[in-house]
Amino acid sequence: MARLNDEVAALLQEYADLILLTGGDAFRARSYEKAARSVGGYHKDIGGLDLKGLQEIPGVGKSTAEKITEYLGTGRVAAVEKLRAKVPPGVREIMAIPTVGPKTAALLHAELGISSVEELLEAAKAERLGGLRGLGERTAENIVHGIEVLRQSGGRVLLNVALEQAEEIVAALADVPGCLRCAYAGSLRRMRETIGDLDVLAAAEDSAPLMAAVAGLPDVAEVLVRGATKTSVRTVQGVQVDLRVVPPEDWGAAMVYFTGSKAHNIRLRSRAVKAGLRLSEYGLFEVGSGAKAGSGAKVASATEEEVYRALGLPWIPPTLREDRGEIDAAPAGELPEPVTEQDIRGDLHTHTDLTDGLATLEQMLEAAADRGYKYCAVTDHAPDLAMQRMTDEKMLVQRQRIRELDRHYRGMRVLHGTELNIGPDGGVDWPAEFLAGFDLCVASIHSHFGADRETQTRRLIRACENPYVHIIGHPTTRLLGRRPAIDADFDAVYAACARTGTALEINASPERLDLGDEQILAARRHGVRFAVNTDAHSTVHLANLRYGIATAQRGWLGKDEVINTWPLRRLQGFLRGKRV
Ligand code: DGT
Ligand code: CA
Ligand code: CA
Ligand code: ZN
Repeated sequence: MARLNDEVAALLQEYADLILLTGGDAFRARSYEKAARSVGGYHKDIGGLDLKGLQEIPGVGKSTAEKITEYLGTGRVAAVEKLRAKVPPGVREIMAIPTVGPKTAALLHAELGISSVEELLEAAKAERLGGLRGLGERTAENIVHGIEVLRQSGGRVLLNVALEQAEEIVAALADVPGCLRCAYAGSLRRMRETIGDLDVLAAAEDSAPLMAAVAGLPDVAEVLVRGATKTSVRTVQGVQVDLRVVPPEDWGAAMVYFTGSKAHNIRLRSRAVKAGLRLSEYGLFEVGSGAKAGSGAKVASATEEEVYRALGLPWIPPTLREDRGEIDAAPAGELPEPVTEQDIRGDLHTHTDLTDGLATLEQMLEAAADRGYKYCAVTDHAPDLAMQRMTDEKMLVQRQRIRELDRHYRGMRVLHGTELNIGPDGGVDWPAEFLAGFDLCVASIHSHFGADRETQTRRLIRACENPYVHIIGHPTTRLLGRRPAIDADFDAVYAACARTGTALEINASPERLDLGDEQILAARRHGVRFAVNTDAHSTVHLANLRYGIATAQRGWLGKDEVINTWPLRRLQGFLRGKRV
């Protein structure tokens, strides 16, 4: 939906980066950066807006609006092209290294001619950075570490980026004459938090038109392999897409195989072997004996259900196909019934423009009501995050307004909350008297990420022990591909959550997905409750819920373990029922 908005947001962000890299005005760069965020989060599709409409977007002035119009009309912006010509693309990548800012990137380029991450790594290792004026002593060390963090993402892309591209590709291929079915498989169908490459399957009698179509898609930058059963391309966004075309009668077996995971497939295959069968991407077969080995009759292949059934299994949801015990649990009837988006009755972590959100309180509530929510908590940032400039008074004015607005939404209860900051010692922003006025408090770590394990563990446990803290927000604080999780004894934290009746958030932002699937699995063994929240900073972010739900499913969560699937009264009972 917001695809064009995202495209323009990326362009404006690039422009802001280029301004900084060319030594331009930092204030101007900041304003383009802000415009980028606004456009990305804007609730209307900017494709339909004229100059005047564009300027109604917060943070978009006349000259930004003109650049957007130029882009919409011609596909390029002269001012951006001009700066692109001055800065090799690799320099912008250098700027993306954690701990390296635009100033350093520009300096490295100007003084040492470094114009790629690779060259920078070489220079750092050859100790060529030391003598550079304006570079701190530990900089070289930090740069090497920053590159490692970046590399750990290993060229994988975030789930939302992959999903948006896959949905477009699947829609385009489904329209090709002769295409009987088309779907994405692989890690994307399992909704892993990051995606290595896209695996798209199509069913057709003749593969040629589909292979030609995928190679000709508008976003394709390069065709890597072109064959009768498989074509691989790379998109301009740098994502590899493998298209495989199978005969319609083998669709189910191919979907099972290419959805994976590999470990799940291996388990399935050994289950087949025990039953005297053989499973491959072409189907489930009887094993012929003697001379006819390998040429047995086909038992199942048309649908996934059929393949699983022939193996004595119910159909297993793709989010559970990770070889985490699902194949043993399924026949025993012990697979969880995974929580779904439809089960969610409300979001318990959202922001408005009172702090760093992009939408007004009214717009956020309108959008929440449109989603059919029965309740919604507004949780703007608390004062210890100094840049948000929160005050007691602003909070109380917002509460008053929320109490008024609540009456307008007959079907939806508006809860007044806040997102507290867990301080270095586990304290939070306000004293008990003030906290008592909120319907709900999320508490999150936003600083001192590098503290040692003991400190972090104590911090989180103290937050759980606060009688006014109901949910620990994005508990590990990781940013996928950018910032690792804090070091803490999370088992001790999960135990504290269970003991005190504090829920753990599954933050649905595709940049976080925090807790992640493995941590959810560990936490639920302690009997912890969870809240799947979007942490929306704009109305469009409310739809990120799907990523949080998929992550919850991958953590084997059923509806009952997630507090924001509960009816309002039960939720309120939980909020009142802290055991401290
Ligand atoms: P990714 O792309 O790294 O995010 O992860 P996947 O799971 O999409 O892996 P990918 O693209 O290499 O392969 C897609 C699916 O194909 C994988 O989930 C299972 C299946 N597959 C690939 N290689 C093998 C294999 O060697 N054995 C088996 N049993 N299945 C495989
Ligand atoms: Ca893949
Ligand atoms: Ca693949
Ligand atoms: Zn937040």
